[in-house]
Amino acid sequence: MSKKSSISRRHFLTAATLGGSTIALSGCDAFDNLLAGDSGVRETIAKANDLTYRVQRLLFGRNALATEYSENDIRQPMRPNGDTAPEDPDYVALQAKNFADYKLEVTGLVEKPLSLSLDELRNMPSRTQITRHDCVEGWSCIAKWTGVQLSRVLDEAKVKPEARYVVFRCFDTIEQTLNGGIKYYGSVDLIDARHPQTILAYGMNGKTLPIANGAPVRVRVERQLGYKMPKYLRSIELASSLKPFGQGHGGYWEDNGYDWYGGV
Ligand SMILES: Nc1nc2c(c(=O)[nH]1)N[C@H]1C(S)=C(S)[C@@H](COP(=O)(O)O)O[C@H]1N2
Ligand SMILES: [Mo]
Repeated sequence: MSKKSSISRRHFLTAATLGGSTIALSGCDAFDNLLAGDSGVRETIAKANDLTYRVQRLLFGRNALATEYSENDIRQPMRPNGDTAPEDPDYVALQAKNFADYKLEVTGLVEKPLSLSLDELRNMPSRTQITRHDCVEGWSCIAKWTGVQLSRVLDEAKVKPEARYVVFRCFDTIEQTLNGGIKYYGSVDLIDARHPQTILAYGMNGKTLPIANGAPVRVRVERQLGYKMPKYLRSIELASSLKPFGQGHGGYWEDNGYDWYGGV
């Protein structure tokens, strides 16, 4: 019997009741009441976040797809948000040559580290999907994304068994600090990394991905919020823990209090 079917009915009902409100989990009073019997389950926000994650996994399965839309549903341009024109010298230099010298580095817990040019990425099998982007600030856009499935890149690099996370590093400095600045970064686990709709996108709405939306390559993780989809992707590192990166919470926004699992 699979692990999933051995979950008790009581637990399943708890999960099902919560399903509709997973986006509002943090700071939700109803959540405390529902879990009143499970003492110790929600001592901290971090644990609630962990529960959101497990509830979603339980309800929707590892590979449930985000809704895909039709061309007619693309009613507006994709609204750029966050960094929209990185001024970092490495990025500016690459941009000046239309990203001809761009290389995506794949490092860490892999048997075969990779350094992939844009042409190499474009020559891999592609996937196009029309999906809705939900920003935590409360707006959404539907756009068409084209890229290579991250799973294909991971297969090429041969992920080592001890790897648990994929960490994305970006070119842009999201926050200026006294000693330089903080580069945008983020992470997902290998379940989301291998999800069929998780792509490294180089095209948007039938054209080359614009600078404002993350050229030359940005991540799409369609079942999570916008901040989980790094733009201006510089490198991918396979890791067994998120502790060594940034302040240890798995991303720039996570280090500033956002949930690591930003499910929608
Ligand atoms: N490198 C980088 N990636 C990023 C951001 C950013 O500022 N820098 N902003 C995030 C947020 S909050 C959102 S909503 C989306 C915005 O993507 P868009 O500009 O294509 O709308 O990118 C995400 N990825
Ligand atoms: Mo966002």
